[in-house]
Amino acid sequence: MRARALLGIGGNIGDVEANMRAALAAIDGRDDTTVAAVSRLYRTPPWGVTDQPWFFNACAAVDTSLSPRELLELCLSTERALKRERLERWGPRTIDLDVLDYAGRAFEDEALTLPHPRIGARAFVLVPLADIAPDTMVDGQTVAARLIGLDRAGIEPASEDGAWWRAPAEVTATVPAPSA
Ligand code: A4P
Ligand code: MG
Repeated sequence: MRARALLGIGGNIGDVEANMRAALAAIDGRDDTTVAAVSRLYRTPPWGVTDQPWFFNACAAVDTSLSPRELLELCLSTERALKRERLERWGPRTIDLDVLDYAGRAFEDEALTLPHPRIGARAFVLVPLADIAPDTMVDGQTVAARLIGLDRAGIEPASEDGAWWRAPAEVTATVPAPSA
């Protein structure tokens, strides 16, 4: 049995788009988890601490046989793997991967809270989420309803569609064979 979960992904240091691609490819490459849909990529102004670079943000729907805790562990280990690699080779990079929702379940322990408790006021999460899962309930309202009246100033799509994370593979796959 697989469950549908929603992930939030973003960052603001280094080649964030490349890190986000690598994170989604790593998750999709696993036997236990498949990336089912990805939002457009967005440029978003920093929320909370505003004295920092702009972010890239996106959301993904995944189908997984992992438990909620195992999915969180996968997110955290993916973050660690990308951070460690960038730290060693090309200086500081960062990526954040949050479990926004897992099959609509409510859950709370010391490491994981579901649904993610801080998405209701965050347009940088709700705008991409509306691309792939507008009917998801957040604080008693759908994502689409929640977005009405929420300040989304500055949030702009940085890709045409949700294929951005697959771009390198598609480029490779569509290279024509040399004509004889
Ligand atoms: N944790 C508990 N529940 C969850 C969950 N559902 N998903 C625990 C993921 N993690 C969860 O997370 C720290 C711990 O939360 C994890 O180890 C896990 O056990 P964290 O993401 O490092 O940071 P935080 O303390 O949870 O802070 P917060 O408020 O979640 O920070 P965020 O969400 O990382 O926000 N502006 C824009 N435009 N775009 C952004 O992406 N992000 C942030 C950081 C601030 N401003 C931003 C953006
Ligand atoms: Mg996080």
